[in-house]
Amino acid sequence: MSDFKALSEAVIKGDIKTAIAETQSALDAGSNVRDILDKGLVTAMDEMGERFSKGLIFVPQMLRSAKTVKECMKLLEPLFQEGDVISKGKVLIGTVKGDLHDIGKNLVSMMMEGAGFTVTDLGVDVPPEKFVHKSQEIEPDIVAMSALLSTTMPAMPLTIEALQKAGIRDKVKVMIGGAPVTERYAQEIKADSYASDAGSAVSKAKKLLGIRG
Ligand code: B12
Repeated sequence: MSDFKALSEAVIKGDIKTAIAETQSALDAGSNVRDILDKGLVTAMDEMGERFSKGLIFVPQMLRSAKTVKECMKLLEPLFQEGDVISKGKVLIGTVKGDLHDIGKNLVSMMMEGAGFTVTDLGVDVPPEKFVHKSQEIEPDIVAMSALLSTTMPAMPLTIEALQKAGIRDKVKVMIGGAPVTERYAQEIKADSYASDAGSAVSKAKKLLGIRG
């Protein structure tokens, strides 16, 4: 079976057509959706991150690769939603204020939906007030925040503070994640949970709500 190298290469090059064709052929060959994601798409974005850090590529290339991943994810998305019909709980998710990265957040949303949660996605650059207002409206079980920049991480405690001020901090579980976020940071800002990837985000969400399996 494929090692997803051609898919990763296509994502790195930002070759949307080839990446979609590779995703489809991996699906047709019976590859596991998680493997396509982890070994094909996420690996490629990690490589882009390294190249970006070394100054080998610039923002336009990253954007192109990010768009490529998004297009491939459209093929994978329906397959994540064939799971349970009954909702396991409500999740309100967003990328925090000042931060425009959404691939990881979208993956977490997809996996959560696939696992049977009802997910409301606020998108990117979400200010604390928006998390609060939407929480008041839909009464989620979990408020999940994503941050990819060390400069936007402080928006997480600010959002927790805003939930507290609005008197709803005790009614929701707060879950955080994103590349620079750590377990320790989660403890520091008194979030209820942290997960390093979309798969463990699901198991931690279930644990938070006392759901088995
Ligand atoms: C793609 C990308 C972009 C794209 C984003 C497109 C998009 N629609 O998302 C664009 C080009 C817009 C971009 C812009 C910038 N970026 Co950028 N970007 C990246 C890159 C290469 C990949 C991120 C990604 O998608 N990874 C793949 C996903 C699947 O991984 P993930 O996001 O980590 O998510 C997983 C986990 O973290 C976790 N998770 C994520 N969210 C959540 C939430 C919850 C609740 C839970 C439980 C788990 C969880 O689960 C996810 C799935 O497993 C990273 C490098 C990297 N390797 O991280 C740099 C990176 C994040 N960017 C960086 C920088 C500096 C920038 C810019 C400031 C560059 C600039 N000078 O303009 C701007 C900032 C724009 C802004 N205001 O947000 C730095 C950040 C450094 C730092 N620590 O602060 C990085 C690390 C690159 C680098 N090595 O320097 N970027």
